[in-house]
Amino acid sequence: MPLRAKRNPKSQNRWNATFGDSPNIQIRYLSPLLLLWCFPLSALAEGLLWEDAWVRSMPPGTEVAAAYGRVTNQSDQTVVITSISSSVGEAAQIHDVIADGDQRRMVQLDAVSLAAGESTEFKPGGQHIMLLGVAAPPPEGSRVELCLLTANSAERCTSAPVQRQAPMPATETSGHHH
Ligand SMILES: [Cu+2]
Repeated sequence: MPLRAKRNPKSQNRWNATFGDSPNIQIRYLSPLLLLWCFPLSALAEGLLWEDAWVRSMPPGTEVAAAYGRVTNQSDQTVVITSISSSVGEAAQIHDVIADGDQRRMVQLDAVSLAAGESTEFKPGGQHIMLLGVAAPPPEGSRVELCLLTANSAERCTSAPVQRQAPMPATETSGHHH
């Protein structure tokens, strides 16, 4: 699994010893409070897999930030993502970009439904995650916690690096059209 290669081997060992192998949370970035809040739910994460999550670094004075990444439903049932939370900002929303005449504008989505085995990509120009009310922009090179909440109240979190450009994909997806 590509994510595993990115983990720090030490924290990986500790994670395995303590919690087993399933959640793709980087434990060293979580405050104890966040951990208490995240962990019991992530055990019921319904087989959602985060990959290549990242947050675009923002110029000073900007109060919104966009977050991206690919989420795959690895379970054998439909999973409905109903909300997103983040360690920065006052709120996080799922947005899409739609054509409105000659313009393109953002609309908020109430939910994203993933059939068994289906992936969705949050990416620039398409569906994305919007972090709102960001008082202190997270610096480039830092990490932001992003958590998906599903209709069954399961939660799946990831630690997303803050950077200017999209990371190199862990798996090749160009040329695929759905
Ligand atoms: Cu947006």
